[in-house]
Amino acid sequence: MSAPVQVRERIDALRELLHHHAHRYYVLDDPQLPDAEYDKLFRELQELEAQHPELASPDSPTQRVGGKPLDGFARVRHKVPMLSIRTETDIEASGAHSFDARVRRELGLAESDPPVEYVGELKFDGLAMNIRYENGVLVQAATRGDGEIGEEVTQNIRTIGQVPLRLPKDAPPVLEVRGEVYMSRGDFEKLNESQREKIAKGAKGEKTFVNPRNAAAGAVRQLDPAIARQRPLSFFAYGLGEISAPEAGGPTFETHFEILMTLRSWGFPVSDRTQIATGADELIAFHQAIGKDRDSLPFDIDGVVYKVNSLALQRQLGFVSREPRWAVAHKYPAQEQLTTVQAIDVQVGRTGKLTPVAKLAPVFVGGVTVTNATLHNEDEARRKDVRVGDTVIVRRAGDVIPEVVAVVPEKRHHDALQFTMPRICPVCGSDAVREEGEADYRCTGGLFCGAQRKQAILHFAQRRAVDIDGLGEKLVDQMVEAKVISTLPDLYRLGLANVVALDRMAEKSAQNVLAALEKSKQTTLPRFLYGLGVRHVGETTAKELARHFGKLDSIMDASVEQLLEVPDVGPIVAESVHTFFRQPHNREVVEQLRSCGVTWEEGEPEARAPKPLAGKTIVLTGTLPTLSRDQAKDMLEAAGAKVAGSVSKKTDYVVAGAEAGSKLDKARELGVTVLDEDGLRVLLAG
Ligand code: I6G
Repeated sequence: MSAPVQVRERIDALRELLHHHAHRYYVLDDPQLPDAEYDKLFRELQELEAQHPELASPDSPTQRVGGKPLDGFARVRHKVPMLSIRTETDIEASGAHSFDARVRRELGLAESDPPVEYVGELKFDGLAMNIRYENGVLVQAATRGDGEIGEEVTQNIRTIGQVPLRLPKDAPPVLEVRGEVYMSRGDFEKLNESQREKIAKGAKGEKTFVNPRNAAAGAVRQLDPAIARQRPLSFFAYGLGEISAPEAGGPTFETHFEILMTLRSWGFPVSDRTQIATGADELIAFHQAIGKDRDSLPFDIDGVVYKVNSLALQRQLGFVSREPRWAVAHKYPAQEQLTTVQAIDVQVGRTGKLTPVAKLAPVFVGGVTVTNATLHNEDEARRKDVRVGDTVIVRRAGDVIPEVVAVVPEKRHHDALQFTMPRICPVCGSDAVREEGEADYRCTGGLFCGAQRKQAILHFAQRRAVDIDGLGEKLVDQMVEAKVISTLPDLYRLGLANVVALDRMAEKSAQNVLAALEKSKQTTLPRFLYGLGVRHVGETTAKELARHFGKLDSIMDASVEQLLEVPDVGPIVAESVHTFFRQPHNREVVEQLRSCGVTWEEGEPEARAPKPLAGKTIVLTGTLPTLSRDQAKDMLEAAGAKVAGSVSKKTDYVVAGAEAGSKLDKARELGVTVLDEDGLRVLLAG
């Protein structure tokens, strides 16, 4: 029984609507319909087609989802051979000049003749495809193959949202569109991320892809369209194969540009970077402009293509050994190259992070000679399984640091050893540890390690630590570079002569630095502890530790269990403090600092120490005559008080100095006791 007219009409209307919105979404990147609405219409069409199989049609939007897995690909003889394009080996601007000179010579043009008009296009790093339409319906898609015979991959090409399944009424009865199937960088990253997740969950036979081209090639040649559908592909059109002759209803074109614009009007994506360029100079400008933007494009390109625009001139130029004489690909420096791994070094950063780095046989890639490529961390190095002696693919795109994309397994020596991260810092010999939940190994010899020297000194000198006024990054850089200091205690061994000898250092400034160093010797235990830069020990933890143990030696000798008794200290912090003070080098530095005169008052362990201000909330405002805000805060907290930022009914005292503002007004308004610095000292004395 044939379907009622209303059903036919509804199916037609739905197909029309879905085609229109898919074009807006995939090709124009300008959707007009919310996804949920599109899905609703799509499901309605699927249901109607399921109820009326006699109305099935290969150009229905529902047919993008593909069919059954294939046993293999059928061979397709191209009606018009798929040529390859000649590549200009010169990656410099002169490549465009030599192409233009060749074209002019072959056309017999004199120097005085006007410049030739070209079209500049992008050369996508993807796979050439021929897509055939008969009577406006997609009937076949085939790879280039050897140019004569390709493989039929229609099911997989149907899954590409940007490829129209049907064409508008003005399209010719027979049309073959040629272009490049590719995977965008964003889709490639997402695909690899999901592949990694599958591998992590133990999925068998899954792998990550080396680059977008490789992923696109895998998807196009995927026998199971359901899998192909999960590998999002894109398409750009750049030319024609067979097309109906004008007498059989085909169009007449005079230029290549006209062809591209017509393809666009029929619903095919044509790159909006395509442009007309007149003469060699404009080709060079095009090559340079695209080259500049290459890394920010959402897809990989390996060059640009120049084509003579006039089809009459193209015919005149003809072909030589299956390459059109009217077109050339002008490449950019390759972003991937093969090379070998000569060693795997482990570098230590200024914060103590260990990074494995592959030392490579020098290779020219992405426009520079590369000899190092980061392997990021232990997991990455394992995942890629890079070994000394391996042949690897190295990638360098733009200013991004070069990386090893993959190993070529066939070229591995049978005795190549798996890489393991060292458990000892290669710079200073301290333990290197990887904390739970972290990707990186870190050196625990922060105070001693040569790689962390500058960072350690700067951290120690900062205002919130021992506060060495005027000892900033530039000065520390200079002192370390000039080898005036190498470890922290060296700071306190500096004499005027050492400091004055530094670049642009007047005697007065040198004296100021020495005075600041002298002043910093008198500090507090929490500041000193914080200044040591123990990982995970911030100011608050340092205060807690100092309060709990009272003495530095007790902290240095504490077991993990004892450390865990400190409020707010969890296993990660306890382990970190314990490991830090287990490093003989770190202890040595602490001893040297003490013997250089760095001191602080030590107290009793918390249980016995009196806390005269426990439970009191105090607000500081204005400038006190002798104590800085930080000093006053430290003293109050050590006495058990909570130092708050604003005044409320719960505030017990407000300590006010010069130029106290609204907080003092508020205290008066609420009747809160106001103290000056002397009053504060009385309070602290209990
Ligand atoms: O391989 C190709 C990539 C890009 C091409 C090509 C192209 O135009 C943008 N154009 C032609 C004519 C051919 N191959 C043969």
